[in-house]
Amino acid sequence: MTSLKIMNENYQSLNNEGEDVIQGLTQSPKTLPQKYFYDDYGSELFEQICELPEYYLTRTEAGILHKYAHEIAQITGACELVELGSGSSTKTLFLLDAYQKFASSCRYIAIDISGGILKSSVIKLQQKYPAFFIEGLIGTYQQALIKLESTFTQSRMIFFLGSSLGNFNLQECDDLLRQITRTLQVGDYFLLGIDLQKPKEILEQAYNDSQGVTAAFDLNILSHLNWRFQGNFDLNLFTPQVIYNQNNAQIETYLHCQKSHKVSLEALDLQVLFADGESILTQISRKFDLGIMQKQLETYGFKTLKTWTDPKEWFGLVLCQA
Ligand code: AVI
Repeated sequence: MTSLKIMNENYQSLNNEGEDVIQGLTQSPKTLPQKYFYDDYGSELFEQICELPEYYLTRTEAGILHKYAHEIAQITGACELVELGSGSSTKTLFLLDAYQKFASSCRYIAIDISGGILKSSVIKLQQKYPAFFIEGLIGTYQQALIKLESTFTQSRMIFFLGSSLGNFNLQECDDLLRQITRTLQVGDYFLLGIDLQKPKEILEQAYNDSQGVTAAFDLNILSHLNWRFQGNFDLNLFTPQVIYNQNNAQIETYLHCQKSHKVSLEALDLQVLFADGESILTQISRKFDLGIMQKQLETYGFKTLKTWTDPKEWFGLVLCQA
């Protein structure tokens, strides 16, 4: 049985959506919340990024899952599977295949902010796994996890793949990990995929591909703001730039303004002045150390059961228990 629930139908009024845009664009230096990358077009562009030769993350993590999904399923046994940021759920197939062997009927809950991609992947998955109960929750992680906090099951594994945790700053990361612990009971599982630290050149190439797909993705955040908040950002006046900040072990994505001008976002009653050369920080992508991450997870009450990496040790998976 398939089910799709929209958590954020009225989120503009319910959650003061747009407050974060006002806050980001009126501070110095200017920032934007990374979630605005993911309208339907942005999510499609991200799917294309995942296929790029330079963007090793998806391929490498998929390789690890391909090799070890059965071991993961063996350790946890049958459980409810909850995926944060499921996107097209491509890598999830390795896990669902593995869990199918353990449980004739399994429940998989996919959570994503982008309704278009979630709807199509839920339909495809239901066809591929007719005995599974597949549910899609369209909304932010916070909205979906609040819903799950009140629906405990016998055993649950939340998984957060693709190193999406790296897009959260320290405060957001802390908030999310706390919320995840509230959604799990003692003995439940958390599977986390993280991109590991590596030479600057490899990292910068991964976020600055030769075909310009990442640049289109970076600029799309402005198109999204234009349609969502009736804005008039001129995309031709901004140039994407990516740097690896070695001190903070994070990729930083900026949009540099080429000419001083004023932008308005009517729905937010906001007018913003941009100076020539001024930039907006649109995204960080933190790169992790597997050992430090395990210690960090311990502070949230998680015990690491096992970790896996690829032969080059570029990407890591941590399976831990609440
Ligand atoms: C979704 N997230 C893990 C991606 C990353 O690698 O930080 C987002 C991305 N932005 C540009 N390329 C990929």
